[in-house]
Amino acid sequence: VTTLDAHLAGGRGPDAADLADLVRALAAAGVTIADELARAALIGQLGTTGDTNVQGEKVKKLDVWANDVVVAALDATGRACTLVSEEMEEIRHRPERCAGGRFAVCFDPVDGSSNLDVNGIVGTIFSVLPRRGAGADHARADALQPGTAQVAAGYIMYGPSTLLMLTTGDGVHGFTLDRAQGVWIRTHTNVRIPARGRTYSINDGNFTRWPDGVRGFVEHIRAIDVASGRPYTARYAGSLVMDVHRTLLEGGIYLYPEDAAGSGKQSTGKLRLMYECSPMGMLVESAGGAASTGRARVRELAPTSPHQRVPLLIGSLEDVRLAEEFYAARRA
Ligand code: AHM
Ligand code: MG
Repeated sequence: VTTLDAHLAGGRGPDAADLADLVRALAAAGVTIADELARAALIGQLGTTGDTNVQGEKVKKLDVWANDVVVAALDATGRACTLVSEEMEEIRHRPERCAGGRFAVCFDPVDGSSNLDVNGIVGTIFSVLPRRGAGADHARADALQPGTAQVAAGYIMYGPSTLLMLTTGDGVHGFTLDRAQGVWIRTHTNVRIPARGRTYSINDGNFTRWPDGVRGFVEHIRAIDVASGRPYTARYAGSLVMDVHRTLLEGGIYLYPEDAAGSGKQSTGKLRLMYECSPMGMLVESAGGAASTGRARVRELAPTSPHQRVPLLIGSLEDVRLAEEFYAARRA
């Protein structure tokens, strides 16, 4: 039996111990969040706060509460001096924590929060970047790095069990929370995503707004061709952690494309680069898969703002490459 602590103790490199502190803090926040989710209906923690955030979305009580939990856990380590969160409009830079704080952490405390009020699966997503900043614009230099700079990425999935999936650049490993003992046990070692899957995951309600490449690709994988394993089957939870987790283990593709020009409001896609697409990209690539905008590798994008949205096509290598061919109109 290998615990998360033992796994982290095997980390190499000069920053391994500090990084382990951060991961332990995020895992501890995950235990607290899992407990709260389990009793949210009993203690009045479902529903909205009554506020609307800058992005025009109704703020859920658990979003705000969980953000405070993650921030407090990271602050207590003294290792993260720059924080970016879906729930915080501004980059949060704490100069007094920079002495021992070698990292910037980007996170979404409760992703998939439309599932909260229906007892659906949600998750916490995180991305760890090395600290870069110096000079006047140091907070932005820390926060806005391409996904290739990440030193760790992961998510905590609050499902029938609570599961932490993690990469520190050395494969993807999963740890299931043993609630009775209060420890995380490694249950998934060196996860590899199948080169091709049989499942696609996309919000079909956006059909009229999909770009042509996505329409063509989805039509292709829905068409019957027994020899090439088509049609694919459809699965969509509306919770990125759930949908990516299934894709990671079983293969296939998840898509959240941009709206076609002139057809809608999400011309850059919906999902956020820094704390949704980039960490999921590191995880899936580390398992042998791919993460693309349709036209470029997600992890190579140079971010311009902390809440930037980008299109996301993620999953099995062959499925993502095929979707890119449709995007480039090399296939129709
Ligand atoms: P959120 O951060 O506001 O929860 O939005 C992100 C979520 C993802 O978990 C999920 O994949 C996607 O939004 C679902 O969006 P939609 O409801 O438009 O299909
Ligand atoms: Mg989110």
